[in-house]
Amino acid sequence: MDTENDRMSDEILDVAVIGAGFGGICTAKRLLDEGTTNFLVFDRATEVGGTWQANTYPGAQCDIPAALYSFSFAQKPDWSRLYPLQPELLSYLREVCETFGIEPHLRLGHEILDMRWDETGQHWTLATSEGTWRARVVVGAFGPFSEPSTPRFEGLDDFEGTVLHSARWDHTKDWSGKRIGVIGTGASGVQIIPQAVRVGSSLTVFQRTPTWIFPHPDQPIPSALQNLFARVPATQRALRRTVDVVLESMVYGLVFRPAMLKGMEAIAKAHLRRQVPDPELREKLTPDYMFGCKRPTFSNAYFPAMADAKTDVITEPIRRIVPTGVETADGTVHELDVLVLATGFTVSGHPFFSRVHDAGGRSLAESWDPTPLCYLGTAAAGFPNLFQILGPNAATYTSMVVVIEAQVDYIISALREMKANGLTSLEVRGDAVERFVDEIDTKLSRSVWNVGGCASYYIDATGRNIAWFPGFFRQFRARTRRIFLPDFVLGAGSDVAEDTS
Ligand code: N01
Repeated sequence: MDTENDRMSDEILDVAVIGAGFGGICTAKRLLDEGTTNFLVFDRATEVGGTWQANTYPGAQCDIPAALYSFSFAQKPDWSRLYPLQPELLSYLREVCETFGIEPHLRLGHEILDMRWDETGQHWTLATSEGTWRARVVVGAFGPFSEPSTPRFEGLDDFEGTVLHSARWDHTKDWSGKRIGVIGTGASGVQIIPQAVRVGSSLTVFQRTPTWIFPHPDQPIPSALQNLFARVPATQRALRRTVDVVLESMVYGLVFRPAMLKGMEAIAKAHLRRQVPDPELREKLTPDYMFGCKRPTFSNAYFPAMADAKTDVITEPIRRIVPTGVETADGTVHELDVLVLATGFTVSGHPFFSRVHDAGGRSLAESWDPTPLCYLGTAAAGFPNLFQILGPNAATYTSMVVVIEAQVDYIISALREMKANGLTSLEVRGDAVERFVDEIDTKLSRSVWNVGGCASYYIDATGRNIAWFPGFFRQFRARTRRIFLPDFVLGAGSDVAEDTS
């Protein structure tokens, strides 16, 4: 039978976008603005939303204010809270797809299995779970937090109860009235733990490293303010701008001025003192690394949950999982019915990197072994016409959505140059990547992330910080406003190589 996929495989897409979260949706909207319609957005999930369709664990909430954690082109005046919960963010993203006509371009339930650059044809061939496509340009918007990490605990498969990963929550499994264990106290664990203590008969938290936690400023947004935003959109834009400037200036100062971090630590410690009367428990919950080294978070409910009479906080290392629970190094077996893994994501070894191959068959993972050398969090040498969103070292101290918009503008500028100059490919030069990486590595070497005395997913096995761009967002923005062609090898058909210096 002649399926859509067979027909499509004869054509070459202008752009294939991988991922239907914030990054993919933003790319689709901007492509449509440009009049580009020959593109598809693939996602292995069966609905849009990326992070916000995958992370549905009880209590999932954004910890960046909605005014900033939403698209500049789709400001929503009626956010119910300053910091929206997951269902509201997911329905926002669905609405954006509907409003901007993105839905016909979506190919959900299509997992990218393999991707190869065809040098002769100057296109990518994408093998998906539902058929094969070709595309001139690929935008990888699969997100740094899309591959859940499950530590290889001995005996995990033999556990007789229910195992739930924070990023793959199974809502058909009931956890109420059960003896719940939670492994992990990062941003996900901090949100799950108050929910677990509310519904469980008991809660055992396995904490390897405590997290610095601030009071949460979340509030419902009063309807009067929602009405004002709806009637005078400039007020919402002003709020967005203010939040951005305050957030960024504050964080930037902290990251590079460790003395200021003591002030933040004092605020977090006061919050802990107010909420946890027991000094022994307080001691367990106090980090021994600098504030900011790992990702801090906000919560008003976490410390009370940890201090609840139903909760045991275990700092003894986990030895193995046994059929009835978790055995710690001291030989104690903590009996459980439900084991929650709030153990985060595979960031530096994301499996997608193994599925992308250059013209010679070398994978991006091999090319980036032992460390990802990425230009502006977007491009990799040897991989033409492939642009990543939120690739290595793209994070700045603002909302990820703001960074995504900057990177999408950059990609759009690259597409315009290709069109205007008849280019079939753009490939970042190895020396441009090296210059960029040297510059950021030097700056990052004195940041709290590198010298703050903690282990985190920001730092890879070689000791490089692979998460952050060491500058203000406005500096990142200035560099991504428009593609700088001299940093690229221009593909066949180019008549501009001499004009761009
Ligand atoms: O994952 P994490 P996450 N034995 O990697 C522990 C975003 N996010 O899902 O710190 C025992 O931060 C690990 O311990 P340690 C946000 O960007 C945002 O919580 O490595 N414990 C840690 O406690 C965030 O940074 C929001 O010692 C083990 C935890 O598991 C990113 O997603 C909400 C272990 C993992 O923490 C990831 O956050 C949620 C082991 N073998 C997430 N392995 C909001 O916007 C791991 N751990 C609110």
